[in-house]
Amino acid sequence: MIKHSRFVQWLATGGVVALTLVVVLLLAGWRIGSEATRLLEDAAQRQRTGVEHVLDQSVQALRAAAPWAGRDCARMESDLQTAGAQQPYFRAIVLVSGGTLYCSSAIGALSVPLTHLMPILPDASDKPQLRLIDGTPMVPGRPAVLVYLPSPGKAGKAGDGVLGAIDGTYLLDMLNNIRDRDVLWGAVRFHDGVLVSGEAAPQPQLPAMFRFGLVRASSKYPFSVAFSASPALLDRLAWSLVPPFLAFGAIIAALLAVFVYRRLGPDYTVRRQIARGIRQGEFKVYYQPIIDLGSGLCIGAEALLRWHHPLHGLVRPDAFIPQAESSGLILDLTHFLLGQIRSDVAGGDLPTGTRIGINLSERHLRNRAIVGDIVRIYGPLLESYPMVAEITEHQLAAAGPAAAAAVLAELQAAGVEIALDDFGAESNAIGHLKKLRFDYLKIDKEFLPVSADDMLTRGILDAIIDLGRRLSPSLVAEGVENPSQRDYLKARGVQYAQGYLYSRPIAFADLAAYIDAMASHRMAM
Ligand code: G
Ligand code: G
Ligand code: MN
Repeated sequence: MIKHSRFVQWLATGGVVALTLVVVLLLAGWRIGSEATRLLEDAAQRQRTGVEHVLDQSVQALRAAAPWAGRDCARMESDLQTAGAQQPYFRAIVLVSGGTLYCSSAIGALSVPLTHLMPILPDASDKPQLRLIDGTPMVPGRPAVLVYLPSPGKAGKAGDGVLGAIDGTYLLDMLNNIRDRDVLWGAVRFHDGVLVSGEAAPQPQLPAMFRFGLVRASSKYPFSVAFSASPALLDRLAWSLVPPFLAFGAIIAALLAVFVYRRLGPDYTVRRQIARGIRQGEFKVYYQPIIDLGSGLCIGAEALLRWHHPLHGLVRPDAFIPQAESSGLILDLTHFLLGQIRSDVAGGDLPTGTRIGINLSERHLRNRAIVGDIVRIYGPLLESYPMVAEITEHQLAAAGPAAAAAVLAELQAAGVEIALDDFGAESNAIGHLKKLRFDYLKIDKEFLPVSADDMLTRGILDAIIDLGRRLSPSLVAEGVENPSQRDYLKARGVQYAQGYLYSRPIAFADLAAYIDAMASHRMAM
């Protein structure tokens, strides 16, 4: 029997289900991630443009004041105050000359080195430079963003420019407005410090893989914004996305499981192997001689399939014919069988009149194609080497007596003889059998007496022979293994015999030699 492992079948099925569910959960995780990213991206976008807007307005005001740097503070003070007051975000605007803050819109003249507040990058262009500080001299407790704009043409000298201090409250308010249920915390990050929204600090209770955030840099100014998803957002997305993904995954997993389970099932395994075996030429035809008990001559042979399986060695038909029948592959096998017989017989030199028996299956009796197949493949040889189609009672009953009768009639009309195989072995329906015309009837080997005093079997054999003779003119005894069986059958008038006493099924090359040997043996007698 072709080996099949239940363990592998279940393992593969379970593996496919597990893999599908893992893939589905990964997909759900990816969807949750991209949804959360979309929401955070939106928050980051709003925050970034908000901060850029504040900086734009501030830089614009600083640009207007930049030419005043270096001028006398007393003269410029009122202009500076007006500029500082008109501009919404600044705490103060301070003029810088020679690296020193010397004139403030808020407090007038002062003298503080610029480097006390921010390091000025010497190679800075006339681009604004930003710095976050914890407090200004006037409002020490509140963070502010310093914006330094070098005067045009004086960049790099760390000399003249304008400095503005934007109150951090504006930026924090903006962060807190954007922060909603979905955002755990939002932050604006400058080169040297971070403004973080609300009560926030990165949540320690969430494992890292469930913490989710993003950072987006501004392309206009040197700052970036960062947002982190709240556990509530991830929860909400998980609850809305995981169930549909799982349901979908369960359906896919179930379909795949059924598919894999069946694919690896015994039927499918054997079927696939038979199909492969046909393609790879693993099937061989053997011929078991049939002897005329009267003359002792070989009058024909029954073609029997053998499977030379690459792993399992020689496989007997009982192990694959049932699956071949249930799957329909028997049609291909018989096709192969007919082709092989044709080339064997056409290429050999059997005595004219040698009969070749083939075994048909139930499917052939329901499907008339077999008649056409035999005629097409073997037709030209039919006259010299008659073909006998063997059919069991069981197959007749299973195919339906009416359909079977029609196929048998067509076969006989085409010149194919019919033998009733394994007679007596299975449930008889003599009523049906008597309506059919059999050219031969093969008595099943189980009715051959084992020994001379096996009276019971002998009685049954006698009855089978009597009954058989009423159904068919020619009887063939199967499974003849010893001379006493042969003598008994001969005495009972059984015409033909087949069995190990004469020969096992043999390759075609040996069949002609066997027939010759039998003939010369008889002549010598
Ligand atoms: O010779 P052996 O024991 O292998 O045969 C076992 C069974 O397989 C027999 O009942 C025989 O009829 C069946 N068998 C062998 N070859 C074929 C075949 O080509 N077609 C069909 N349908 N049955 C076959
Ligand atoms: O189609 P059928 O079932 O009639 O095929 C004949 C079967 O009987 C094959 O399996 C063949 O190998 C087997 N067989 C042929 N001769 C003998 C024999 O003498 N003894 C036994 N036990 N089996 C035989
Ligand atoms: Mn047979």
